Amino acid sequence: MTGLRFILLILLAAASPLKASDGYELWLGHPPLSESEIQGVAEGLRALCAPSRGALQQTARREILEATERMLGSALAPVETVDQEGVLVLGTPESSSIIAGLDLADDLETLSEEGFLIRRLEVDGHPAIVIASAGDRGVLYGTFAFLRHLQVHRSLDKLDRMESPRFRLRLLNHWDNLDGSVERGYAGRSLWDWEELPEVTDPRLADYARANASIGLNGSVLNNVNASARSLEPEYLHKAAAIAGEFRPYGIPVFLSARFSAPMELGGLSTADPLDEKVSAWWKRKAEEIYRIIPDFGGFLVKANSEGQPGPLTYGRSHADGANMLAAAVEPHGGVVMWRAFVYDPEPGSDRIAQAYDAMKPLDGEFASNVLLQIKNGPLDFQPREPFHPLFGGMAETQLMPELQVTQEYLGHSWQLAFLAPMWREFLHADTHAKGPGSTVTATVDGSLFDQNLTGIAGVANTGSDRNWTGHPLAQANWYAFGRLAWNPDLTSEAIAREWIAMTLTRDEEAAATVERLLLESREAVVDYSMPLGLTHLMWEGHHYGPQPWCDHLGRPDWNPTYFHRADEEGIGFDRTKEGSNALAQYHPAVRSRFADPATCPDEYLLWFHRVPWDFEMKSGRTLWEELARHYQRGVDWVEAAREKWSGLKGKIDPEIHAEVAERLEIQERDATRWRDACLLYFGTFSKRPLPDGVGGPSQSLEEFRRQDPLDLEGP
Ligand code: GCW
Repeated sequence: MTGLRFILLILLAAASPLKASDGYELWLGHPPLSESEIQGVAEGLRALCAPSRGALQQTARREILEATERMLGSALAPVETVDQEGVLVLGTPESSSIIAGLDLADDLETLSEEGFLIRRLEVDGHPAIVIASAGDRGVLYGTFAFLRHLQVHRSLDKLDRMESPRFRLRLLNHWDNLDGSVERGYAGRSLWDWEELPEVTDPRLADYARANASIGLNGSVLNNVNASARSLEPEYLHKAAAIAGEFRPYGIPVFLSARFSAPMELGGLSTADPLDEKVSAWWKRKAEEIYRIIPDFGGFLVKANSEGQPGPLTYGRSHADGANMLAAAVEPHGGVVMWRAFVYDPEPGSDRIAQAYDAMKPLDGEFASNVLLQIKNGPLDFQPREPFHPLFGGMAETQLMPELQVTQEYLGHSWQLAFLAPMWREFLHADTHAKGPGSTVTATVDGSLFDQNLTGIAGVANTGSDRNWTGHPLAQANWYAFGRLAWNPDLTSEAIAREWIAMTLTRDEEAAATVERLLLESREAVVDYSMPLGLTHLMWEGHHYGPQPWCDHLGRPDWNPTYFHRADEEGIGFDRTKEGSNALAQYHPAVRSRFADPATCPDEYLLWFHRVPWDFEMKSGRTLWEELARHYQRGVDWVEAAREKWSGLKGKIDPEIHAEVAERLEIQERDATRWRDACLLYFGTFSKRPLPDGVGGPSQSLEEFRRQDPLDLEGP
């Protein structure tokens, strides 16, 4: 490196936290290391010996060259042989004769095709670093893991590792419509420009796929589960193929949501009955057509007989009949069907949260081997806190696939900060007791506890056309966290936050520690100021932003907040014990008995499972009313403190990002206060008890809160 270049680099490195960034680069900015860091790395990392064979390995090679150039000031020198110290050797035994010649066969055999090992080894007598896999994808994931290590640790220490992803399918689900809108999207329009496609492909498509690959994701469902049949028309298949072409170098196959009635809408059939031969033949032909146009198409995602969507029940057939018919159509091509379990009775009757279990549990063992039943983490609908869905651990003969929501439909959209890794970990590590203690949700779906050949996990994406991809700059961390947990659900929230911060936001240790605490605490704060102690579904109708606990006029009773909180002068909460709806019976006896007794039920689920009087004595010794009020206050206090901490980071974080987050935190404080005041005023009309000391008095009347749609207030 020339002296001048070196000085320039140091200047750049020093200035990097202050340069204005629009957030587009996500965690892949690869800012330059400091002089001493570069010196620490330089000897061990000089040259790259990587085959330029196959699209994925070519991508890996390019990623290494570009990222090392940015981080170290000069790209590694491409070499063909290892005749010096510090060569990074990349490849599979097929693509690299050097890797084939190393004694790695046993290790590679223990890894999946997507797994990799990174090891410091002597190669031809020289100390080298090896990234090896049995498959092309593994080389790519190993490459990104190596670059992550370099960015986070800024050294080559503790580099040795062997990893395979825990789930086979790690997908983003896009609820994107053909008109460019995104259902529950808060970051602009859809990333897919259906009008311009297939002729014009936005460079963002490749950048999106690259970001996904860098965190180990391996597929995208392009269109909304509330699907239009048109997505399956040839015209749209060619557009999807153009997207697939941009994603391919990053190993991201596309999937489509399929509308169950498509044979009628597109094929002119008079029925969509899955047992009708004409219908199954139509789907077979459709699958053949799709695979002709998109040879590596992943398969279908289906929302059937749910919220007005068509499905097999219309014809007196079961969910399994519907799923298996579609599965047979894609099976010859290696495709899968993800059948959603988000169903509830068209006519409300029994407890809303118990209906999916009642509908699906009897079908255990009936689904084809290329079907996954895709189940939301909780039994209701992506609320800020829910207990795990009792189908997990409850369907031992069925391949289950968790569905998480990365977009913050019920957690403040992109206006509010809520880092979701702690919420997802709470779910993934919840103990179902399905096969005794320690039967975590993860263990019930990753193939370790039950015989499950095909595994998967899905996240409803929070990406959109906003320049920074996710609206709220810190919501990028949720995209990142989903990918990392899909790869390894055992990663801690702390580790994930730390990685993301170091790669994206700041290297200042103090600042990083402050941001880490803010991220880690943020979701609990949202629970505190919106739906504490197991309260749920209190949000404003339609858009689901802000409080509307009084709402009781929606089309069906179980869409109303009043259905869920059941507050009156006696008390509050939903009794799901034997005396109530008995939904608790859906859990394993060990889980059930813990939740069934208010004395052992954790506070955070109390009002989810129990109806208790306002003076109910909580574990803290306080009454329920006091405890509830304190939670609301605690949530508001947290946001107030968060704003102060964030403002102390000025100068340590990119100014544009700093200002943008500061602005959103201001809105978050306003709206957290609104949640507290509106809910406490409303619940106070029943409890008729004063607010405890230290809980702020509302600035508006309940009437005013009822009149003003919280989403009409000024946004960022
Ligand atoms: O959470 C609800 C959302 C709907 C969504 C539905 C689902 C795609 O409010 O917008 O529809 O869940 O998951 O199917």
